[in-house]
Amino acid sequence: MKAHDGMYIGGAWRPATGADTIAVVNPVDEQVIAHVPAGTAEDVDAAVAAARAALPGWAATPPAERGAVIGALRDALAARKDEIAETVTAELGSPLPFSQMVHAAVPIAVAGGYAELAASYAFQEKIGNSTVLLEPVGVVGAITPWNYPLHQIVAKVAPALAAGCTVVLKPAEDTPLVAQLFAEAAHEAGVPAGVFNLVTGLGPVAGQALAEHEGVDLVSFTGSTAVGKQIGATAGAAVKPVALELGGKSANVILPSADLAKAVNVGVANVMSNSGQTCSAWTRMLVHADQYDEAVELAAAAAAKYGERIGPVVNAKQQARVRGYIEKGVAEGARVVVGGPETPHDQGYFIAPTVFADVRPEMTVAQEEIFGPVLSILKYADEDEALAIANGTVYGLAGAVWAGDEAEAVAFARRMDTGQVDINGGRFNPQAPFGGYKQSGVGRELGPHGLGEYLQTKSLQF
Ligand code: TXE
Repeated sequence: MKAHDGMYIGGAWRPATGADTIAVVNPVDEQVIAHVPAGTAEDVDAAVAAARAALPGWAATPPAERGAVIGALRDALAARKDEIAETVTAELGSPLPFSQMVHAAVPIAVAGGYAELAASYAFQEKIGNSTVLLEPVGVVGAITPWNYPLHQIVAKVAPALAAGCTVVLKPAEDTPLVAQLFAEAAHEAGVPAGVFNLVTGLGPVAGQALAEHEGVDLVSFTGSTAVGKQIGATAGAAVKPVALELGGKSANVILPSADLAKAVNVGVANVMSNSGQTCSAWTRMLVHADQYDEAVELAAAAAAKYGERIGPVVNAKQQARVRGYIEKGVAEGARVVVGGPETPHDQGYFIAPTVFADVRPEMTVAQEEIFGPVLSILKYADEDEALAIANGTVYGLAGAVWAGDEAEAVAFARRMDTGQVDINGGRFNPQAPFGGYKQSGVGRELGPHGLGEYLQTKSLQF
């Protein structure tokens, strides 16, 4: 596949300072499809310098004009939607229809939303005798993962640009090609030189250099909780704001009054989608004891249908990690109803869709993020126990509640310690705030709340 051999810095592709490269591998057939440069601390320095130089001009650009540039970026992405889908399929391994419907379409919609929001957002408000100014926080260091590779880039870059910030992006090493496409689109759209910069590279090298850089005013990170804690500690020591979108272990709570078959089928689809590599996935299904056996049967039938339809996980390390969790589930006494640790194909990083029954809340598979197509079904005796199980992990990113009537589901959702709850299935809303309670993160992405993360507040008293 086509790849740039440099970094996009200050409005142009510049040669990388180091000679090292990163091989991009197709997870379906394990073939190397491209190489990109492995950025160094020097590349990060150059990108941060370009972003700092561009900051005063971009911050002073009227919000409606910034919105128009983001609109042009949306159009440039839309013009490349097929190339985006094919690229994500090649480097992440997701089936092409899913890449088209989700990996390409969602970020285009999110960029379109921020084009409008930049123009309409209230960057100034009156409180009594004060005028409150909401000003850009400055240079943003964005560090993104591979699971929704373009969405996670757009969910940071679009609101940062709308706010008047400039950005240096360090995308995941597994999926750098779609990040390069994004840089091409930004260039084509007329994003001014230095307002958006791209440095590809390894997490502990380029990522860490960006997270620790003095010239960066805010780090926005999506990835593992372990790295997130490290980035949070670095930011804390430097007294800088940070936005962290980390792991999850979300509960899908099916109350006895719910439409059981629908709740189970949608719940299974939610976990299997993107091969289970979704931080908000409902990986724990909570079912009343009286309906448990029926739910397990329904889930097994639904999951078995996914066998040939889901793609692999992203790389060999993730495949080994997910298999390790499945083996641990078996060792701790959970019952495999479908799937298991054996890999379904000789080639590619595939994992069989797996459903565990007889899972107890304290088991590893019910506590830790697996990030693969693995569902755990747990039993509860009453609502209080369901709530204790739902809230009984270190995470709090998302979840779902199903009930015969909406009010009953909402009453339960209010008691959940989590940042987002889908009521009777819900519908994705790209404007709704997304982010975690507890160790799932700090801050919110998407919509006006996402834009607010990139602003700081100044009040003028009259
Ligand atoms: O994440 P990393 P990995 C979870 C999921 C997965 C696990 C490991 O459970 O199984 O994390 O995935 C950059 N300083 N999620 O190893 O390492 C890295 O280059 C600065 C959930 O891929 O956190 C990449 O760009 N940056 C999650 C990004 O961090 C560093 C999405 C994420 O990689 C760095 C991904 C460092 N020291 C994984 N080390 C979600 N919330 O959706 C790495 N990076």
